[in-house]
Amino acid sequence: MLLKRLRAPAAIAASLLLASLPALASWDVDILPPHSPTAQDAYSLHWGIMYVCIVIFFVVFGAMFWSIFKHRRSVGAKAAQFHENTTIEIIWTIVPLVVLIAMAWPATRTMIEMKDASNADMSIKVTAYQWRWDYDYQQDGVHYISNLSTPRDQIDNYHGAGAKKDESYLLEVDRPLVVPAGKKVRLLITSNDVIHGFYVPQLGVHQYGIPGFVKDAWFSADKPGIYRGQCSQICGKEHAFMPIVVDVRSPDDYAKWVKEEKAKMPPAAAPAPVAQQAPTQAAAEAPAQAAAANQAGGAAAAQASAAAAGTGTGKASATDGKSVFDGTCTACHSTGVAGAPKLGDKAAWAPRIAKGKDTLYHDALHGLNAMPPKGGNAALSDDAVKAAVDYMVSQAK
Ligand code: HEC
Ligand SMILES: [Cu+2]
Repeated sequence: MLLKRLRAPAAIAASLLLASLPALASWDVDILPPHSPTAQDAYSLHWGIMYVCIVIFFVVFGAMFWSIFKHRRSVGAKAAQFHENTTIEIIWTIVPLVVLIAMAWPATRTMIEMKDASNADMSIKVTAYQWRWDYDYQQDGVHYISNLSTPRDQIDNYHGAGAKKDESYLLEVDRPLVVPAGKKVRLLITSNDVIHGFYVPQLGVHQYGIPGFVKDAWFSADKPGIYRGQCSQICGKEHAFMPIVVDVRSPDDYAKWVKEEKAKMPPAAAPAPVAQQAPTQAAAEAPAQAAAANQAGGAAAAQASAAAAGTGTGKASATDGKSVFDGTCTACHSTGVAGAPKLGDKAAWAPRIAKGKDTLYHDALHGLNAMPPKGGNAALSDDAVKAAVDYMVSQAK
């Protein structure tokens, strides 16, 4: 009876489904295509285990619905009365056990493979900061900071539609991590402040950056391309604004890139053409200086702070102050985050400058309300921070 009544709607539903099959075929419901051996393993595991789950789903629910239907009251079914059945209990213990082991085996193998960063072709130290990434190439000597490059007017969107968003909105940076294809790249991941997560799904890399620890991870990208990821730990208010972009190039192009970057690396690199640009772009253009100023312990940092401390002339100090600003202070002071006085905003700076330089130095070093001590970058020397204050003051006159 009921079945007969259901027949017409079922036929309509089936024909609708068939009609939409071509449309369904164009649906790409999948995780991102993998581009490294470990990502490939994770991808295969994802689908392999998914199929196992689907089969179990149909077996379990099929048996359940079939029993309910077969033993319904209207055909006079009577419940069987029995307790314990050793055979069936053994079966339903052994079968899931075998299924679980069959899934755990390849999963564990993949995890072990992901952890084995030995025999790498190159190493890059990755330091997370609130809210940017610092890349230090251990062998090739290149070192810089990677910042979000999405223009602020696409993000701040309080009134009206706001600026049109780029295709890679919030997944774009001024300086991507450049690596050669086909090489085993070891990442030494740590953090300068809170726990961050270095996560690039298509390369099969996911490792927390933990202050005080250096963790390793690796990948070997199969072909040139741009692979995007994000910080995967809720690491503060700009957590969503510290994407990771990996630019995989052919080994030749990579060697060319290293040569170019190395030429730019010395801290003496002339900042002259950068000076006329807006601060956010300047941050992109002056990575070497920013990196030098931002990184404790590096030879470049020693040079930068030595320069800041040792030179009494306003000019030299303004130059170094600018790199410190571009490396750290720009995050808030170029856009006015949390009420930070904007670089070059005379009206905002006038009352502060009136307090006297010593007060400004003190506040920059020790913090003031939403302004964190040293702009949140404890790696900066006192002199570097003071130089940045001098620079900010000089821009507000
Ligand atoms: C996380 C955001 C942030 C960063 C990064 C940051 N600042 Fe600030 N800064 C602020 C805010 C917010 C204020 C306003 C504080 C107030 O007046 O309550 C401020 C104020 C200041 C002032 C004025 C202090 C005063 O006494 O009026 C100086 C000087 C300053 N910052 C220097 C720096 C320097 C130098 C850096 C980089 C080393 C830096 N800031 C990085 C947020 C930041
Ligand atoms: Cu983070």
